[in-house]
Amino acid sequence: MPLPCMEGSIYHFIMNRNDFPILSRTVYGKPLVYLDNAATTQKPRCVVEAISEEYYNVNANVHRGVHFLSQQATDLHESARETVRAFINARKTEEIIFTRGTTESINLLAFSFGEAFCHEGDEIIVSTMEHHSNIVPWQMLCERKGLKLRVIPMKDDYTLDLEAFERLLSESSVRLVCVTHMSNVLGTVNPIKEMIEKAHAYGVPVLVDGAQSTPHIPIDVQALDCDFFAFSGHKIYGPTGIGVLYGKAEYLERMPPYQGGGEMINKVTFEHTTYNSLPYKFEAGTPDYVGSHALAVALDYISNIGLEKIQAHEHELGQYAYQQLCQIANIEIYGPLSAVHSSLFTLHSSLLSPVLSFNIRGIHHFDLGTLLDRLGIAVRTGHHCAEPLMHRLGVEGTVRASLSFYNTKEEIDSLVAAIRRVQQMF
Ligand code: C6P
Repeated sequence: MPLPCMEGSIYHFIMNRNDFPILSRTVYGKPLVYLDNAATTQKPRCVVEAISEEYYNVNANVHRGVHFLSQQATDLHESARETVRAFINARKTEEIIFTRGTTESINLLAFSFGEAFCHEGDEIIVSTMEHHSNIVPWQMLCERKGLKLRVIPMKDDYTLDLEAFERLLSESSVRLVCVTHMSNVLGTVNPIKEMIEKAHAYGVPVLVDGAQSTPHIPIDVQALDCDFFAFSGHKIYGPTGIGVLYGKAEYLERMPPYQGGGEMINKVTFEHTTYNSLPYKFEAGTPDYVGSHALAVALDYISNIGLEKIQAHEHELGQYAYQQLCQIANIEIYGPLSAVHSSLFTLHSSLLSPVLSFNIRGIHHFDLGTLLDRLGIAVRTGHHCAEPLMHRLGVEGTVRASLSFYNTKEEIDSLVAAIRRVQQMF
């Protein structure tokens, strides 16, 4: 499928780049080239200003006070919940639980879903390309309740083996499928709609880890029909310390709370406690109400630009980056794009990714990352919290360049020139 027309988009995004003051700074006297967006994105001025404005003028604890400030802070917090609901098209605001991030969302689910629905001998399915956040909480549940973890294998083209997935579903007593929408290492976008349909055919619900996809792909949880969806604010231009767990009310209603404390209760006596309604049952203690408001500002910012436009621009950048990296001698790129014949460049858009992982033969990924840093280029190196995937790839780690809509072709040229310079040093 040819790429969508990009006329005029570069100008549009250069205008947006000015919203991110950090992008104009230098490091080691060199202009910063920030290509570590999968780890965390930079924040637009409106998000930073929303945080200081709330602390300067509104700050008060939410849901507790009858006074003006508390009500104003509560209104901002609850309207943020509505913004999140609309952003992912959930049916009801009660289905939006604020957490500290994807990691906490998945830990909450592993505990509460595990308590409500899992029994000894049951199985949980994850995939080879999961982040540790979508492996370890399930392993902990398996240890706690005597469950078994099963793994969808990955094929040599860096996509999941869907036939093996179907066999896993049919063979055993699977309670939940937990799969990432977009790999943080390979950039593979998994066919989650198809996977959800397959799992539902066996009566199995699905958690989608949306940490990497949400900043790049429009999400509609009703159209996907996923049962749970987790993402982090800081990866989508919002602040750190705030994230979301979406869950279908029919499941959330039947799950016990994850933590006890203020706000999650209905009545407390020393003999017995009853719990609050959704979503508060899962939000013990003072929530990050400044973070939720700032997240809503970030989501509005993204929606005003338009995720479709962002996606088209990032596809173009991703394709350009891939083409340029391919010209480098001794490079090995790990991702679905490298598994297809790419000389024609009339690629299906699902293969174009803002995440590019690679190694240069003869240079350790850590050395390459460190020297790129000295040249002003920020990339991530290592196992990217996906050690089982590294084992599957047969490497200890990779260098990862991850793009955002505010990156430019010139920055990709700088990356490529810097890699060539490092090669000359070795
Ligand atoms: N990946 C990366 O550099 P938190 O830390 O809770 O916001 O997100 C965890 C997480 C879960 N799933 C996926 C697919 C992720 O990529 C991440 C975070 C970052 O790749 C930091 S390790």
